Amino acid sequence: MADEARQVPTATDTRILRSDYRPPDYDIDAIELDVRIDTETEVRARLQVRRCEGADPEAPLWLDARELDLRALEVDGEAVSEARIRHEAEGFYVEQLPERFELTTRCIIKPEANTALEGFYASGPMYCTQCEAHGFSRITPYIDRPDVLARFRVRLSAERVRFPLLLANGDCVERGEEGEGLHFAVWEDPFAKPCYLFAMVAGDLAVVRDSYRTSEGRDIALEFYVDHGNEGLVDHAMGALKRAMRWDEETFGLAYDLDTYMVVAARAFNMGAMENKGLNIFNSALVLASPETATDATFDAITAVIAHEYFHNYTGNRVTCRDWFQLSLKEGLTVFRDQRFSEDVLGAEVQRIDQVRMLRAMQFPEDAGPTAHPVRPEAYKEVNNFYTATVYEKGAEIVRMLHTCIGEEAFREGLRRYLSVHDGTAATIEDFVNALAEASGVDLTPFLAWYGQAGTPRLSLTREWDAEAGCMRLRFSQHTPATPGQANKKPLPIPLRLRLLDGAGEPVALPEHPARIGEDMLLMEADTLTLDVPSDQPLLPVPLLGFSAPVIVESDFNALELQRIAVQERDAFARWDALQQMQARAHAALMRDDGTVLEPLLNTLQRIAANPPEDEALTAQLLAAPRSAWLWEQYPRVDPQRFVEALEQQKLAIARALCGPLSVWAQRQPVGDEQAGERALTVLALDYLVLIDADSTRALARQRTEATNMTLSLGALTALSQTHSSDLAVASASFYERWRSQPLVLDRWFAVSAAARHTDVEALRGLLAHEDFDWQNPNRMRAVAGSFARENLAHFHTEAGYTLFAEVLERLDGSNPQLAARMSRPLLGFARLEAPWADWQREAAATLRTKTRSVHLREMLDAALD
Ligand code: B3K
Ligand code: ZN
Repeated sequence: MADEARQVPTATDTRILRSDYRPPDYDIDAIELDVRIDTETEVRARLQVRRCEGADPEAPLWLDARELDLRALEVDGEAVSEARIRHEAEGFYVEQLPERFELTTRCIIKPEANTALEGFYASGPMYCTQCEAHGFSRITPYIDRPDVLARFRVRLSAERVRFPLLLANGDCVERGEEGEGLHFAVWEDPFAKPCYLFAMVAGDLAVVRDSYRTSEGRDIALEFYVDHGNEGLVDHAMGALKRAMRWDEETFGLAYDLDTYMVVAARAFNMGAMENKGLNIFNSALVLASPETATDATFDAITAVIAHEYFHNYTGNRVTCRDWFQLSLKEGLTVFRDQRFSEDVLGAEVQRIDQVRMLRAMQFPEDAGPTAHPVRPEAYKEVNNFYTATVYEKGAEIVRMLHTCIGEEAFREGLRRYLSVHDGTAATIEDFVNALAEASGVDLTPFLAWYGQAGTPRLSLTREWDAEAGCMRLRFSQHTPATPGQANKKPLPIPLRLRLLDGAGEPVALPEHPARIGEDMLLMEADTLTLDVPSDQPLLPVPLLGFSAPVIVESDFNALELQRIAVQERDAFARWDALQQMQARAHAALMRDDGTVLEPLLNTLQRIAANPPEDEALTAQLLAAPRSAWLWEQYPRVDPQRFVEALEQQKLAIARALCGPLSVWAQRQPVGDEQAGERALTVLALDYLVLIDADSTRALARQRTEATNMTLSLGALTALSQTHSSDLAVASASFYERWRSQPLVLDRWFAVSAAARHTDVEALRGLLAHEDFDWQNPNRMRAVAGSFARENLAHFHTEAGYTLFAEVLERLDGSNPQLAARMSRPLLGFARLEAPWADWQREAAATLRTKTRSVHLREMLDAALD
């Protein structure tokens, strides 16, 4: 093969279908990598390849190779002639191959020129990898698919001064000097793995060490690698890791399987974190925290993500996915596991409400919009566009429903069975569901429909009280609206946790019924379900306790009934949900200019504030205003300006109604580690009170922005940012000065600034041109452009707002298409906007479409524009 760089054709918009899955023709038993790390990194690979049983002996070998400068290709030590190679856009075929052979390649890659942050790239002075989903083929030619599992041996060498640290998966089996200032390290991973779990890191980082003893008595070394100076910020993450390790042993009997568990914090990272075997790479925002620099919400996010990546070691790594359509097999299941963990360590009630709040704000809109797709999609062009709230969070809800139906014990047995039967292989969603079915003896096949059908089911409930017969009749019926490409929907199995309250608010037992699968649980399997309850008085049903299924309940409860649920019910989710319904009705009334309907809501909130639950975090959740993303979903079409005005009026009315208790909460300064609940309520109080145009509360908020505790300080700054108060400018400038050298805190400042009420399009341009803005850093990008589009509704929803956002995406698309596509969602909602916003936004999206270079962004825009 010629030594000069090879011109590869550009990527095409090929649609990949789930139904096209075929097992690979060749398998790789082992790979040895020799990586000479430098600005121009040389990658030599030696693959032991074997034709699979049953494959056509004439079958060529397909190797994925993306943007690689391939310098040599040999089979069994002989250069392969050009005649035997067929190049395509994202790889090449090699023809006329023996049954077993050794394939060697050599190529050159340039980490510092890699702005896509996939493959091997520079994050500040350090080099690191991101291989899921297809980054490995940007490092070396390979069969880059998750059902090819190989043993990896990796030799890394680099200049010792520049890269004193050389890490890869598994165990370090050798290290030493190479002369000329170079050193090397050899890493071996004893577990065969798909290449998306490969990782390597080269850099000059500090290490924080700890250890963990498994219940079998094995000592595991825990190592966190962070930038020098950040050693003091890993305590929380380290603690969370140890708790997660213990929890997985106690809950599922799963103990860690290598001697070392490493976590590297990277400043430039496209997502939250990555579960590479034994060597997690994390967005530094999800590792580094102290009460002075991070909010309580960040602490909880770190707990969840540290646990999530750790739990992947079994659900994802030991048993991986056959193909990327099965992504939810590892993601939905692992989110469910991290949710259960967070419920155990942080409190189940508050966690469950947060989970639902997030699902409704992110996943429901997705399921009702142009990019709606099943949890197991049927087709994709760019798989990175399918790491969505649907695959993750709705996927987790499906696993939760399975768990609900079979119970904790059978679920545990089923999961263990799934992991042992499929250990070391690539599995499918059916494999998982079958294992649960076998362990429980319950036929779970109907649940597979949840994986295949997009859209959020609507569950409507009607009631009839027959006094004469002494019978309360409840009728549930389900219906899922059409989604793109799926016009007709089937009924789905819906576990329905239900309570019936009598006039005194006391629960009444559910009657015997064929659909009853537990004391308070029904399983609805058809379009409708009717339940007759003998009773001498009308009963108030409280459906979907604990949010037992990811559906939208449509009911005809009157305001008084919602109030009863909000005040009397014991299920925290149901209380919160009743308040959400009241909030939505109040907002709808304000949209119609009808302020009178606010009374029941305000009255209910006052009753809760006067007699709050013990858990202050729960109180804060009950009293909080609804998330705008969810509220938005309540309307077929939205006038965004009116929407914002109505929400502002609503919040102001709540602030006035709750002024008394809010003022007490706002005065407090809870700074103890254990006082997160109090802080939540204090921040909520500030958030409401600053809306009342009183100098005293704004001065108090400004004072709190100086708090040493970040939850209080940032909470106060965020509150002020929603006002036109002159206190904001002063507080913001001083916050900036205090934190300008701390990138993660500065991200928060950028986010608050971009979402601030007064930040118009010109001001946003100012932030994009700020000396600390960085187009290459995803965290900074999300903080500015992402917050503007998602939070600053008043200014994003203008002609200039849409145009500017599209310009940002266009530029970002040229350097980091994955991020551009992920951030594009706010521009795809025009079908739900009223004129003229709909036309403005469609126009901005259509113009962007003509300039888009990547498949990633094109696939997103096409979904909305077609
Ligand atoms: N598996 C990774 C996500 C990879 C995203 C690739 N675009 C993190 C996680 O879900 O744990
Ligand atoms: Zn995951």
